[in-house]
Amino acid sequence: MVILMDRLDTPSGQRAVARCTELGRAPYSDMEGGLFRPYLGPSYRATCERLAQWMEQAGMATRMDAAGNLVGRYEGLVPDAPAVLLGSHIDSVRDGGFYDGMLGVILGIETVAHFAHAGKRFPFALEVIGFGDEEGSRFPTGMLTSHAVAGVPQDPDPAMADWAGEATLASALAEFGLDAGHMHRAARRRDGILAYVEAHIEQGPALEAADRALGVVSAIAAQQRYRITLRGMAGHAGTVAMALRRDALAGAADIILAAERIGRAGTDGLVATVGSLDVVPGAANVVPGEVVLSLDVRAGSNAGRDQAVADILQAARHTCAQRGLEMDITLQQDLDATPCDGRLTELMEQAVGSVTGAPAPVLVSGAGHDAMIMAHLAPVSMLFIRCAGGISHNPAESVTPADTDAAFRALITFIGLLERH
Ligand code: HGY
Ligand code: MN
Ligand code: MN
Ligand code: MN
Repeated sequence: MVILMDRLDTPSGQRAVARCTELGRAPYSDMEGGLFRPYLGPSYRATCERLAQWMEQAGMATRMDAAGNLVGRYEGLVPDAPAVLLGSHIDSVRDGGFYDGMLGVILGIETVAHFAHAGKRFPFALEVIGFGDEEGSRFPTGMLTSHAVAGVPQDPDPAMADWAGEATLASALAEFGLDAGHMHRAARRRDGILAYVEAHIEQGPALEAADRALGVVSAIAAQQRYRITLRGMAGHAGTVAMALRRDALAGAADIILAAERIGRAGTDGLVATVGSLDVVPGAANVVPGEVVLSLDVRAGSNAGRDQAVADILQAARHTCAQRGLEMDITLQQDLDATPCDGRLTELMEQAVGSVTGAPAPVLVSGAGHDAMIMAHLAPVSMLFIRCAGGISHNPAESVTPADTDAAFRALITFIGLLERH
């Protein structure tokens, strides 16, 4: 236990796991029982305050940018030097795990703390960023705030209402003293960032199957997210004959099974998911008149994604024609397949190899990450950490302190390699 205590007093992977666990169990979680940390939600401020404390203990100056991201900066050998950015996202999915996103933010803080403890500075600054919104759990789009930092043309509509319809983006930002109109001003000078480095749990089974603690990401899969609204005719469950029904939920069922069939038949890492379904009016004795369903399609290539989307939407239109349903389709997220930077990936492979003593597995990420957006701004590199059973977006998500410490040492090694190359 003494060793553990010692490890918790100095920067380490063990301490990173302990800090993720502390935040995950914090009483301010927005959902009784499970963890839920939506962008600018009730627990967001307390989470940022705790992260900012750890950043300042690590020798960083901290600020919240115009998009609500938390940023810590550890100056280089000269003031205002361009920065190597380490980070990931603060927010979580509903009833998520403790480590998705947050582990990458805290490992960034631990990495800077290590160099600050050693009094080491570089020709570049080190910055740690906690993105406020990656999951899209509160407003109907994801990676909202890395778009703002990267200055990617996607000026969010301040009138955009959150999923629960309780707040607009403008009002949520105003609660933090931020101005939606300036959100795009969170964008950084293009010369401000040398590289963006994201450590993240793998959220898949590959590293565990290969019995490896760490992996290096070569590319991030293409994805699109849609909101599909089906309108039929609500009616009395006891009196409307089957042949006369325009049942929106039965139509949604056809679409869900079509997405699964097309996904199963695909190659190129194709996956298709209907994760949310809202039925109106949602009463047992009413034929559903309207359904809103999500559609999430991903593949290793843009072409693979686009073909699957076209096939699924064609099946949906056929169902609507057969069942007399109307359909509205809204594209909510559109992310192209993103390669990580070749030189940085090589350095990350070297770092992992020197820490683990074995060549690093290199893999494509099926999960989306803020690195996809930051790649518009700077070269990106991603480090994956094994998670038990590949489980994620689930309270059972877990990592080991040993694997996380290997990741911590790989990040330190990587920054050292960056200085020399
Ligand atoms: O959906 C994703 O890939 C990520 O977890 N936001
Ligand atoms: Mn996630
Ligand atoms: Mn994530
Ligand atoms: Mn975009």
